[in-house]
Amino acid sequence: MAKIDIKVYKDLMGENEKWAAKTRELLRENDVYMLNIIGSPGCGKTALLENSVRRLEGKLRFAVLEGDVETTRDAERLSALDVTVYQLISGGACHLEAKLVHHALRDLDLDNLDVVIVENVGNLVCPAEFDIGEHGKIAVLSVTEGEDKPIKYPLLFSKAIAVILTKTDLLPHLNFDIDACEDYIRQVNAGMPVLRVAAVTGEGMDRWIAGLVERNFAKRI
Ligand SMILES: Nc1nc2c(ncn2[C@@H]2O[C@H](COP(=O)(O)OP(=O)(O)O)[C@@H](O)[C@H]2O)c(=O)[nH]1
Ligand SMILES: [Mg+2]
Repeated sequence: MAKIDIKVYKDLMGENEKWAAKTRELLRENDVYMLNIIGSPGCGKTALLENSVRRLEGKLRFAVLEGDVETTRDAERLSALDVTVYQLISGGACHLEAKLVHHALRDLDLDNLDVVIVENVGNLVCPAEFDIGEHGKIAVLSVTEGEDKPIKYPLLFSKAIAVILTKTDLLPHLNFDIDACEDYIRQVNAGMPVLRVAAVTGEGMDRWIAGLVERNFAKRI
């Protein structure tokens, strides 16, 4: 059969990547470190941030961008603790897009910030697929979700720079094998730092706070 030449037009850099690249540039210009926190609804993302606010006082100037499908409830929880927080409403989407995050960042006083933490829309799958220009994704998995989730939903666990296992205060009441969970995480990503945290008691918070301040979660404390 004769070879037919077909003209192909392809968007080499999709719209989302363009905005993510702009955000990376903006963060670089202002020397601001941005993290993208991703995990299922209810895994304890906002509780982790609530517990972090007081501990970071005087150590780090930071702001939070709260992503949700609807409502300003999480932003209200954090603003009650006196931290700069904006609510990003995805309007039905299961993830935040880079453009929305970029516009919110532009409204922040980046000159006077060290770190921006984005709490993505609660979902273990979609947000991992979307680059928002962050320096790193933090995967959050609670001990009530089952230890096999890292191998069932491997994308997030392969892309993240650290995993936080939350609600460890509940372990005595559960059939959750936390060592097996860490093994599953390392099957997906061998060198992954795993932090065990209970936001309600504060246990394990020090390593998370040190990681934020040093912009490095790999170090074992
Ligand atoms: N026992 C326990 N409950 C927690 C912990 N962190 C969060 N929770 C509870 O889990 C529920 C969901 O927490 P939230 O922070 O709203 O989760 P998000 O949807 O991931 O932001 C709330 O009822 C919290 O009180 C924890 O460390 N231990
Ligand atoms: Mg939340």
